[in-house]
Amino acid sequence: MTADNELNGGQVIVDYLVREKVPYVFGLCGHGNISFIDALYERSSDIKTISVHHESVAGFMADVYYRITGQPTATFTSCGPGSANMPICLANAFFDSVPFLAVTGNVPTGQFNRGAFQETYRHYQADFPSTVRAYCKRVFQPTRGDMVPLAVRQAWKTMVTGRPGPVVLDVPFDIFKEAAATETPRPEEWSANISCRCGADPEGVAKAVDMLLAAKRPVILVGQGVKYGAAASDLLRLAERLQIPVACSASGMGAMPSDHPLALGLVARNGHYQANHAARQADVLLALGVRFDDRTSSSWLPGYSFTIPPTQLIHVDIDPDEIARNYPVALGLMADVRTFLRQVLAEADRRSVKPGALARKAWLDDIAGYRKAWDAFVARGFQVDTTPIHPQRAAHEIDKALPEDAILVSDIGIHHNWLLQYCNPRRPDSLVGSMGFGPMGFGVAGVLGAKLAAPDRPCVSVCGDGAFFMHASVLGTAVEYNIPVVWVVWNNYAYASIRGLQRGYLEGRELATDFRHPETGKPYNPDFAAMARAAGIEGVSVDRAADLADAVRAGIATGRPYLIDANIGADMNPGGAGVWELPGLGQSKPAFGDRFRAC
Ligand SMILES: Cc1ncc(C[n+]2csc(CCOP(=O)(O)OP(=O)(O)O)c2C)c(N)n1
Ligand SMILES: [Mg+2]
Repeated sequence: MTADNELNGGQVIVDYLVREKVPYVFGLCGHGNISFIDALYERSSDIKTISVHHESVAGFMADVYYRITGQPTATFTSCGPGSANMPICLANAFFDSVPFLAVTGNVPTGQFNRGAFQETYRHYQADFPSTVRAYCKRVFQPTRGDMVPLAVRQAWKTMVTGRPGPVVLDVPFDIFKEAAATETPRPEEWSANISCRCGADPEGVAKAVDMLLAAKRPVILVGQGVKYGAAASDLLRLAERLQIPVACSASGMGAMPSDHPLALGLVARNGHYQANHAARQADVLLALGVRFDDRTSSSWLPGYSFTIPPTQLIHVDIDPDEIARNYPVALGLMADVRTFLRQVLAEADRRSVKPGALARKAWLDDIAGYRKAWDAFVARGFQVDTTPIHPQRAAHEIDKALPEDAILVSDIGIHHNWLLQYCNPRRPDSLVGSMGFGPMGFGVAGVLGAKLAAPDRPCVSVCGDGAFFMHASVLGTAVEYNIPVVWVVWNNYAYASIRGLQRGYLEGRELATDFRHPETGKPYNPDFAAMARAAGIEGVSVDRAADLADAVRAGIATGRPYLIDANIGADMNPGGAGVWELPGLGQSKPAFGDRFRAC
């Protein structure tokens, strides 16, 4: 127990969160964290507690809240199984470089090593940290009350500096109640005034500008470092100034408005032809905050997404571990991308570079030709009027219905690939998805965090039927906290992305990838619209493409949680200009265009 003027461990953590201006904590109770919840109770007017029905939902909400606001929040979970539901959302945040503080309860210090209820004890005492070590930036485990102030401030600083990521603060039961400090650490001393906006080495900047000015076929490739580094407007200035077309990885979509003449779209196995074909022919590729994963890079097979070398790669990233991970670099620069972009713009000023002086016309004309060819190739899919709805048409209708300020949070699956191809995000946060860990449920739950982050903007989740069924508890959370989001359940009666792989790589040997009724053999799913209604949410079913956009508009207009069960075809994959290899099973073929071979 604490002396009168002393704060206990739980109070210090909550007070610190309040000082860091955290508006929400998301979590689920258990005996291991009731004292933390008690500390939240005392501060309910300063910080709002959202209680969810599955711990991963809390993590996905915290994750997307950050992606929209740039403000990290926190989660709370109990000891044992409660926190054992966290690795999936911690990993998701970690591999997409998104910070949140996970406060996990543990057994009392006096019971360490005794195998008390819910202790992880077979290899080491109170060993929850081992279970998440690979999935977060750092774990802190204070074992005395007076260790809490140091742990909480260090945890926060670790989380937000350098390459951001989630951090776990694992707190034994008694430490929440033990005397900790008379005062909480002050963010202005420990985290708020630290800048990691480091610039690149000035010689490297000059060399980058030399290379870009000399290039005949330059391309800029942007990833999520540009989005979450708030570098979008500097990117636009540089692209326009040097007349360089901009392609993006899936995580970078929206960093450049899709309707900008210099925007090429997506480079990926399922990327747009003009983006892949320009990127793989580039003589100089400036990669900003992007990590060249297999889906972006067509499994690193040369000539589909990239041809490095001979393309000369300039790779800029805050994390030097990502530079030269997968491709050799002509120039690798460790820097914050926004600072780097400003350095390049200043260098262009210094050299008085005029856009008109750059001989880019031939290159930009070539690219216009690629774009035209791609547009003609995909044109038919916008018209198809079948039931079930053609997926290309579905993505297009959803995109059409969204106002410019809408936030679309996608789940993981074939629907995400269709959305990446046929949505036209105009802001850096218009289309949110998970590209690192890719856990089903990210979009089903994350949309709730988006709406809390941006209450005045329409927030829509497009999610697979598989993922929605897995995380249907979100319906209750939306009702309990009146969070007016729209779910479009992309109902194709299957784990369709995986069934597509069985069809593409395994000669159609299908097992365990679709949902069927045992008696009729017909496709089976629960009636998701009726499920929503049972939870107290309006739910509608849509079979025709022509009705989908109206349904999305109507859902947004209700200003209440809303679910659309959309019957969408599963028998096709979005064709792209790249490929994907599943080692041992083979490679897919590009749906459009050929492999580029550098002379
Ligand atoms: C939690 C989790 N389990 C399994 C997977 C593997 N997986 C990736 S996509 C997918 C199918 C998803 O099905 P659905 O939600 O219906 O989306 P669809 O592909 O049909 O659009 C699966 C099982 C995963 N990414 N996450
Ligand atoms: Mg599905």
